[in-house]
Amino acid sequence: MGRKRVLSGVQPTGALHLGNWLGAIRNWVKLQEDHETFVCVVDLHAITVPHDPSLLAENTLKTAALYIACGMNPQQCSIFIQSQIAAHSELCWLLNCVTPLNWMERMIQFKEKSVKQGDNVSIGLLDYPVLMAADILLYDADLVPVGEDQKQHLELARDIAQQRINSRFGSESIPILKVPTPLIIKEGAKVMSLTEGNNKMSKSDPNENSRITLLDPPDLIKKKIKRAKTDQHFGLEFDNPNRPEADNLLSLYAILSGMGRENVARECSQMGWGTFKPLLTEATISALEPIQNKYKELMKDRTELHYILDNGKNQAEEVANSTLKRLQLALGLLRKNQN
Ligand code: AQP
Repeated sequence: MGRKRVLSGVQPTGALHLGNWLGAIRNWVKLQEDHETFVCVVDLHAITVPHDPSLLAENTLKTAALYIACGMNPQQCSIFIQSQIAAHSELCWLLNCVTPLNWMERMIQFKEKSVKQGDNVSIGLLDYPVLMAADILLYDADLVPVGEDQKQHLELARDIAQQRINSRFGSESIPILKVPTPLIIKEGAKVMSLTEGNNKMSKSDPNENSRITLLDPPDLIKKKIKRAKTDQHFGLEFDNPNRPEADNLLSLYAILSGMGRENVARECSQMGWGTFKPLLTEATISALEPIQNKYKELMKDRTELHYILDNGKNQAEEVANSTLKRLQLALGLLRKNQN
């Protein structure tokens, strides 16, 4: 039996942060060892909210460079840009035509993001989860490694594949689309904001102090952690629902220092914030240093980056076009050379 297939991606909506890395990219790096791995920069998703066209292409290239800087190896996986493969938009349209509108209106991310945009909210934002379903289903992905926040979208992709395509247009023995399984690794699955421990860390939070980006220089990391919200209690602990900031910062420390939760719980149980914050700062700077060095090196040679992305595109396009054709035929669209 062949290797299981993995598909995932991040939007080039701004500088990637610790949440994108620890919740998603870090897991891809391990998976590429023994899975057939496709990772894309989902630029079509990035335009579902107002964006600056003068920054999009540059942010797209930077995001791809960060994938590699974080450990994605172009020899072991396919890295590509979503908008360069037309099948993503085409499959999205086909899936739109079978997905009930009321499924979309239930999506939490749509509800949250649309509130911020009032009358300007686009159909694209409502349709975001169907495009995401198309991204995944095009590659017959077995596993989709994402953070906790994307779980609802993954369930939608499964429902579309199973209930709206396979059971209507396929047969039990020959499913048309593979039903994917979400892979949410608990450690790092939801990194919270530094300024409000109940909100997730996000690229679109207007407060830059709420997140540490993968390219923040040491001084800025120090400043952000110094300002991070804390509480009045002495002694730091995980899993206390009344202390979301303590849980978040300790979880970050456990991952970034490599010490793990048990050791950190022991080390920090009698610690005050004044002692803890410099330790977290040090661990964060050290963990990001190799990524930042590699990123700088990669961005010096854009020709090589474009070459990697072209290769990734060719590999991905072959798989994507074959799935698209399968669905076109199942839905009864006339294709060339068809009797
Ligand atoms: N805070 C987070 N903790 C853990 N995982 C996270 N991810 C995002 N934020 C966290 C994971 O990163 C992957 C890519 O996310 P995305 O950029 O495509 O979209 P998003 O989830 O909407 O991320 P942001 O940072 O909040 O972006 P904006 O602000 O532009 O919407 C996903 O696997 C996600 O789970």
